[in-house]
Amino acid sequence: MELWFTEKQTEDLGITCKVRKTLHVEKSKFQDIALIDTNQFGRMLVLDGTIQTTIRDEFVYHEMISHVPLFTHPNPRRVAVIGGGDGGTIREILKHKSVEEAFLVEIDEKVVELARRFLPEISVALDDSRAKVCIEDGIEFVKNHKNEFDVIIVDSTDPVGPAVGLFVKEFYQSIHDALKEDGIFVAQTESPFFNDELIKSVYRDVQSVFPVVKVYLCNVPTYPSGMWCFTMGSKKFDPIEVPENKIKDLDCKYYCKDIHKAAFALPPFVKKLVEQVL
Ligand code: AG3
Repeated sequence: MELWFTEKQTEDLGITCKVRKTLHVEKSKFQDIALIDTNQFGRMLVLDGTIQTTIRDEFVYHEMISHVPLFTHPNPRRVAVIGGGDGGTIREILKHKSVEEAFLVEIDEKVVELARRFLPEISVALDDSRAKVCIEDGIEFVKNHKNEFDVIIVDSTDPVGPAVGLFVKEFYQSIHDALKEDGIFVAQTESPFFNDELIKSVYRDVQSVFPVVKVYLCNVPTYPSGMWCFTMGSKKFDPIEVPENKIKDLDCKYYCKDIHKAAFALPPFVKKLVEQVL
């Protein structure tokens, strides 16, 4: 018998993968969690029916959410990830030798536990002595830290359910205050094809808090439309001005110095989203 998994990406569109094996399904305090092994993408983590990461394409998102801000900052030492319980972002952050501490602030301990069990390639670095795993609400964590971090990365789920509060101005203000005077923040901000209103409102809110705001793109086959964006807010450093020789080879599969630059080149329909809010 063939078994197929579908994520309903919009009311009218889905992505469907043939299932090799259902590894684990449970309902945590916060969400429905599933680990599925698929022929096309390997093992995947699914939260509330939405694909978060897969063995085959996770490198794109995790490299891009991490290395763009970490190479924009000249000396990132203290970094925090809000969400990202699978550990992929922490793994990329710890490739930077300057990083002394990387905090993973995940609200759902089950996600961390299951990633350790079923996605060891992604969660590997959670046992590094520089990784600090905090099972805590990211909104509270950020409120309780002032002037402490060089980089904060928001590696959240879609803006529904538990993640809604991670896409609002008050949160960006607390992030601003938790960062040092030259700190940088990046959030995953969904698909320009399907989430244009969200991208506009995040851009407007981040712009009201940070002097430098930039949007950049990457391609993730398992995310809605495949075109994915990130929004960066920075107190001082401009990601476009990073000298090429500062970008070291970290043996990445997607990120490199040409991509660092190219990711900020926006097709007119995306540029329009952020220009109109200026
Ligand atoms: N967080 C962003 C996933 C968004 C995917 N949305 C969807 N499939 N509808 C990824 C977490 C990886 N660390």
